[in-house]
Amino acid sequence: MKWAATLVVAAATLGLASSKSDCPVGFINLSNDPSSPECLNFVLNTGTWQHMNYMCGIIHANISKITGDLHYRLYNYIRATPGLTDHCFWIGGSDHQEEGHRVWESDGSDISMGTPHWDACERDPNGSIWQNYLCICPPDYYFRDCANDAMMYGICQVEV
Ligand SMILES: [Ca+2]
Repeated sequence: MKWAATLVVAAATLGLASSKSDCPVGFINLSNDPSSPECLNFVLNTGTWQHMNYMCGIIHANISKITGDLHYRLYNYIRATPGLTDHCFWIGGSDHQEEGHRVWESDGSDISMGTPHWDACERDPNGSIWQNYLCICPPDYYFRDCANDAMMYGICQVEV
C-alpha cells in the first residue's frame, strides 16, 4: 500500500517536472516564455572563473549569459532560494581577451554596460587586468568585475 502511494507521488512529480520545464535534468527554467526556456544550473562548489568555465563544459553547458530581464528573474530566484542567497556567483562575462572590452564567453557578443545591469552609483568598472571576470553578489546582484583569483559559486546555462 505504501509502495503504491510512493509510485503515484513519484509519477506525479516527474509529470510536473516535464510539463513545467523543458530544461535538462539539473537545470532550472527561469524563462517566463514557455516557447523559449532559459535553463540555468547553479554550481554549488567554489572555484575561480576559469574553474567554473571548465565545470560548465563538463555538464555540456556554457558559463551563463545573463541578458535583459533574465538578470531580474535570476535576482528574484536567488533571493527566494535558501542556500543561494548568501553567495556570489561567477557568470560568463569577461574582458580577459581585451582589457575594458567585455564580452559573453558563450558567443563573444558585447555585454551591455550601465543600468540596469551595473550599479548606477558606482563608477565604471576599472579593475584593470586583476579583475577580468563578471560576478554577481548580494545584496543587489549587479554585474561586477571580480578578482581573477576569487573563489565563488557559478552559474552554467544550456541552450535548448
Ligand atoms: Ca579587466
